[in-house]
Amino acid sequence: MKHTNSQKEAFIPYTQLDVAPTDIPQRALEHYTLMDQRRSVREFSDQPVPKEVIENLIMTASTAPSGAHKQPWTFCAISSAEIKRQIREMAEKEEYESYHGRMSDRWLKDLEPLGTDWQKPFLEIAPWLIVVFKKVYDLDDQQEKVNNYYVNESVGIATGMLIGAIHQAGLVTLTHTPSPMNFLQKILERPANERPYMLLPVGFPAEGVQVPNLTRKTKEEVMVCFED
Ligand code: IYR
Repeated sequence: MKHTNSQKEAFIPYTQLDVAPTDIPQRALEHYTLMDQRRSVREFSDQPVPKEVIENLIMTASTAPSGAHKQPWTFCAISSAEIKRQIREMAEKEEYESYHGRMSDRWLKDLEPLGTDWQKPFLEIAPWLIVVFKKVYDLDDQQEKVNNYYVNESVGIATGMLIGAIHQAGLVTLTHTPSPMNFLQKILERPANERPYMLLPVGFPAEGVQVPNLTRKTKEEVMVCFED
């Protein structure tokens, strides 16, 4: 694609990965195999994870594409025992209500195979919690509101990349969505334009942890192909 002179300075050459085309099938298969080993883990060890690791995981998430490159996200990384305690207390309060009346019988039945309940000890045991916030709008230098675009899509992609990076590093996580979760905005003192999107405990799995015996949909179930 050609760009006019006025735009030209804003463009730089793309540096393609140095991958031989003959290596691509193998690389695609290897990455699938790696990602297929990812599981949501709900019991954590308290073994520490260095802050630098968390920083690199978050910076990986922040490489995600976003609407108009607005990068409408903030990642709060929490290892403070007191803040984790407050988050657990509030999350369990909301989850208790959800599991005792707010969620439908059908929903509770769908969750049975996962073995979840209102208790969330991982919120205190995992060495780090990452709370992903979406920025529903931004503020300019004059504190005027400026638009962000495709915020849910952008933050969803970033969160997916975060989950992939956590797994690739050799750590585990799960996507926790206490509902409602505005208490996170309060505890973490985030500004009004930031809304909690998802909470991910990050760390090592508890020794001998088990996960539900799930299978994934087959290629035939998830892929529809149109080709000549
Ligand atoms: N937010 C609750 C309930 C929950 C809902 C779904 I959909 C899940 O896949 C898992 C749990 C919780 O975190 O327990």
